[in-house]
Amino acid sequence: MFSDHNEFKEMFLKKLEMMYGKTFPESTPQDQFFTLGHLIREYISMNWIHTNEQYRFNKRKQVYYLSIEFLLGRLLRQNLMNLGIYEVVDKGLKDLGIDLADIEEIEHDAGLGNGGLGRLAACFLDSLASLNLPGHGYGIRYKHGLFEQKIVNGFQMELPEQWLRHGHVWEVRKSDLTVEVPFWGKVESYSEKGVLKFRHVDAELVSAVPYDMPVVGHETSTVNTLRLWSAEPAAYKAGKDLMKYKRETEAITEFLYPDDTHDEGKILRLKQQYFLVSASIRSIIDSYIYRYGDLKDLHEYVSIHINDTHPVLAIPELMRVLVDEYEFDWDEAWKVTTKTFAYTNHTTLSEALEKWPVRIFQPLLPRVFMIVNEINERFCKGLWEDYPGEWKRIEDMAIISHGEVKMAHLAIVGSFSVNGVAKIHTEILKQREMNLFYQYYPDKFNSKTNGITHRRWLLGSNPPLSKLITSAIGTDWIHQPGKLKDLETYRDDAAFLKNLHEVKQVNKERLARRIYENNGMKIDTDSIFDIQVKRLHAYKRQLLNVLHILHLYNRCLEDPHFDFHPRTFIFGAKASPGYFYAKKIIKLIHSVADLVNDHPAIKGRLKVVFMENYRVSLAEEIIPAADLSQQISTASKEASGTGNMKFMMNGAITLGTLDGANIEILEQVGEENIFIFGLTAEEVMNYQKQGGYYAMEYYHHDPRIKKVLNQLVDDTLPGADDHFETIYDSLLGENDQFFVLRDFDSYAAIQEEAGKAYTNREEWSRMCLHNIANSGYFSSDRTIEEYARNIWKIGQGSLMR
Ligand code: B1H
Repeated sequence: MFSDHNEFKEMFLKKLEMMYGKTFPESTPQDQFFTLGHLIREYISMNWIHTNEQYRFNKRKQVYYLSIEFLLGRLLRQNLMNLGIYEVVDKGLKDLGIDLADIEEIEHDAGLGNGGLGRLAACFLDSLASLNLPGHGYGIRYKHGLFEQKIVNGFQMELPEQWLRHGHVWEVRKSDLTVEVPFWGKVESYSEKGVLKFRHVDAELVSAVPYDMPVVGHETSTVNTLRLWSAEPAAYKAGKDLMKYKRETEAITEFLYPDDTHDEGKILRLKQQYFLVSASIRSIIDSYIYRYGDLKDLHEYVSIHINDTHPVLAIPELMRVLVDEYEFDWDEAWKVTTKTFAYTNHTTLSEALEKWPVRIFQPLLPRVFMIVNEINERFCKGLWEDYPGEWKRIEDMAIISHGEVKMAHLAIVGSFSVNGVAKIHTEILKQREMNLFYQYYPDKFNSKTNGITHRRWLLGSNPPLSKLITSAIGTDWIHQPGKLKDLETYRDDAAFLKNLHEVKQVNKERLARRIYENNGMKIDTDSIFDIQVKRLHAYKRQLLNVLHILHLYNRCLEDPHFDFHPRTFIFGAKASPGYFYAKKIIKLIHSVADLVNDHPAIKGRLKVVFMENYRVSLAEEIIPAADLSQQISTASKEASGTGNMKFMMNGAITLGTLDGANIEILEQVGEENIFIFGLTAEEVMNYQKQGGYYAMEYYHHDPRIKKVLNQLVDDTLPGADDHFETIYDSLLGENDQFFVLRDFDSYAAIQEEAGKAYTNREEWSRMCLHNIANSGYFSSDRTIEEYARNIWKIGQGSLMR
């Protein structure tokens, strides 16, 4: 399309005039962003067409990744870099007096996810395309992504997110591929050639309109597809309230549910789920039939991956299509279905496990319910044969029991593969949460430790560090992140370690400028940037962090000689709007900030910053600037975590518990290069078996704890009123479910150790180096290669299987 920056410039100017009917001097940055976006999309389209043709004619096995969330963030930089035209475009725009970085800021994050689960899906898409694997996403085009967070007087307020206000430049509406999704109505039986058959009648139809986005691989011609469905009214049926029908239809894809690791249980959510899977299965089958004509070998050429249980209805939906529409008998259909689906579990928290009451499920999806029922009956019959007389076991494993459909059970029974997202998480699934299923299907279970795309989270978001790495070990690491290990040869190179420190300073200064812009606070960039950014949740224990800050404040006041390296504690976290407790913690962080930040006795050595509206694009600025990465969940609760990997890759040292992927970070870097504290998962689970530990004892015996807890409810904290009584109560009245007080002492000790370690600059930089050098394992390329080889059985460039 364009081979140098002059050609680019020419095309850019022409495109701008054609799109907006304006000359360049009249154009706004917004016009320029959209012009560039359209130009790049056109640039992509040849390869997109070519990839699709190749898939169609070469009969390569295809993978479809079904997810209710894709947390993509911005795409301009990623696309430019993956296409290898970032520099050309940058130079061309510079000639026109435009700073590409300013144009990038115009793009709204595509925030179609809550946190780790949705971001994982986005990283996977990038790795699939970059590894030339035929893997595509199916999701929902929410009109409003995750809410925008505003902090008013220390309280979180939520505003509707508006990413589509000016249109989304990367998408293509494909209204000719619209499909219809049926809800409500009833099931009718009839007989065809002597066979009893069923059909869903009197249903209310909703149109699912696909919007396709190209997923560009890094320096390859592969362009896969992310298809997001939008709900629109289908044909109008006489006798209905038209406005009501329109409203109800459009409501399906209006909002992303703002719950992370929490199941909402609302009927609209079930509608979203079926809407996604029904449209996606239809689309997958249509394209399959086009290629092969008949469905009996579907599983040989297609794997469908379900990202947690949210898309699990794809299993009965495929059964429905095979049995009702393609004349499969049940057993044949079941064989094909269970060889097609693979399932990833992302959490063992019981509040996140989806269960749908039959009374909601059955009327909304009458035919799908019949099929789930049939799956359940056959499954239970099999159990009865294998475990005769073991009523309790069968009841515990049933897909439908006590009037509820257990979505995880359906997922396990209907898939050929079940995986956890980190080693410890998979072990907990196997030995505890899903032990009965593990006993029954030991071969289905496997572990796939999560990963992150190093292209976005290092190459894209941390140019100074990327340049330094490349200057030391060349560019191989970009295609083979395992090569980052070569950095180890610099472990004793004082000049390199100094450069590493300087790169970190550059990133800290950039973040300090952003904090000044957003919060009006001046930050000491020689202080330790100690960062905890993630969703707000009791199990993630932002509370432990903030109580410890309060304790440091107390120490400063008690002991004027208390000496420590200055610290900036940075938080970013959204609380689910209905999560009362989490919102109190946000308020508490702000109150502690107000107490500490300008206190004369602190002398500026402690600062607490809460960065509003944490999201992908903000993470890209925060993470490169971190010295310490706080990953302090109660052991056994965080399935994996992926923020932990991003920090490590950017040279922050993890301060964390033996939970999720922290354990594997420890394995990679060795115990000298990480700060580990707290109870182990084993210890936590043993306490839980005995009904917990005795929190009150810790309050009475540890004066530091007593003091900070009392400060929650006396008049120490500015603006406290009685806001923090709930928190006080959760620790003492409700016996501290998340072991905050139990881990306090060991947390305070490791924090002190980390603070001291920082003062040895060269040794600290060496720790950073080890972290970066060993982070290649956490590239999602490694994760996706494992999925491809062990689950989907697809190979690079391999034809067919
Ligand atoms: C994770 C969720 C999740 N686990 C329900 N489960 C949701 C569950 O809207 N809902 O109903 C939304 C999200 N998210 C996270 O997945 C884990 O907590 C992380 O530890 C893990 O790293 C991440 C990716 O595997």
